[in-house]
Amino acid sequence: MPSRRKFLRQTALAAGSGLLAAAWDAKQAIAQVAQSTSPQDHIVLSTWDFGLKANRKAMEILMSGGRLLDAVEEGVKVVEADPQSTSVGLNGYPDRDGYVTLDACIMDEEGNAGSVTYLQYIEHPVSVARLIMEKTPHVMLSGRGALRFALDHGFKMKKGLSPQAREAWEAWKKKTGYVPRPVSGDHDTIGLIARSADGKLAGACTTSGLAFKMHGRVGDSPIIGAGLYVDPLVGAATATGVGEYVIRICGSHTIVELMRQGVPPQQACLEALKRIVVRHKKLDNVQVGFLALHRTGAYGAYALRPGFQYALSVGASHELHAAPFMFDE
Ligand code: SD4
Repeated sequence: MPSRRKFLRQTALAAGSGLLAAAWDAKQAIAQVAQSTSPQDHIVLSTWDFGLKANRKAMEILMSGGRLLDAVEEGVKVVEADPQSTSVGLNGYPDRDGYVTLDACIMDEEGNAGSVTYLQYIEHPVSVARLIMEKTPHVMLSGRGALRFALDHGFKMKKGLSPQAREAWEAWKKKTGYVPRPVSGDHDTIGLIARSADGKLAGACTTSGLAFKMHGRVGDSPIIGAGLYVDPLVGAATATGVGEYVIRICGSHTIVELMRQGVPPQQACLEALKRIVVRHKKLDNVQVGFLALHRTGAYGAYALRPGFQYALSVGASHELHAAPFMFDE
């Protein structure tokens, strides 16, 4: 019986398809990269101070020999489940109509992707995203269909809108006259990218989105290439901040492409931010922060404004850092 590899090669040749051959080559290249990287510490990089607890969980899994994909998923799940988090998971602030709608995505060591948008009542949207990646031929499910898929796969419905979130929403309605504002402040997404010591890459990103967003609004966080991107041959990037600005420049994909061309990770984050700056006449109050991780283990961060912190874990060390920024305030 022909081996799978031989079968793939024969299929590619028989079809005369450059595409099939390229897909096969890419798999080989990923395996070679993983093998050729010299062993060193695992690296986990994530957004904001709650990233520290996510990183710790991810690192615990990596250190005990677990799979990188499990590490990134379980890491961000810590923040999704945190009752104190008002910007990730079901305890997050609702949209302007009072609905908590969640966005999340995940990418694995081979660059496969899963994503869920506008998901209600499910505590761990990132796990739904993973299941979409692993169990369906699709990348992204949204809204009611995503919820049905989750329930069909054993997820349980849980109430959103915590008393704290309801209070903030009621106060916001009085203050703003019910107008959505695309400004920073009431939101922090967890984007987590990681490299295992054997040179593999994966990432996850999850959020309740901008507080008091328009009903139905989806941000950058679940958009593959905007809120998260992983190319196993190059590197990974993730974003936080006002998603509309990240989507317009395909932020995370842009950073990975820059790294592919040899731009160091921190410089790649800055170059992506410059694209945002030249595209927008007004950026008052808008915050965007990027993190990048090269497959060699080099990493970088940059934000439009002060205040963006990121958690860096290398082996057993966990630190919170302030990202460099473009504008003083
Ligand atoms: C969004 N990017 O929905 C998310 C929000 C966020 O830090 O990242 N806040 O636009």
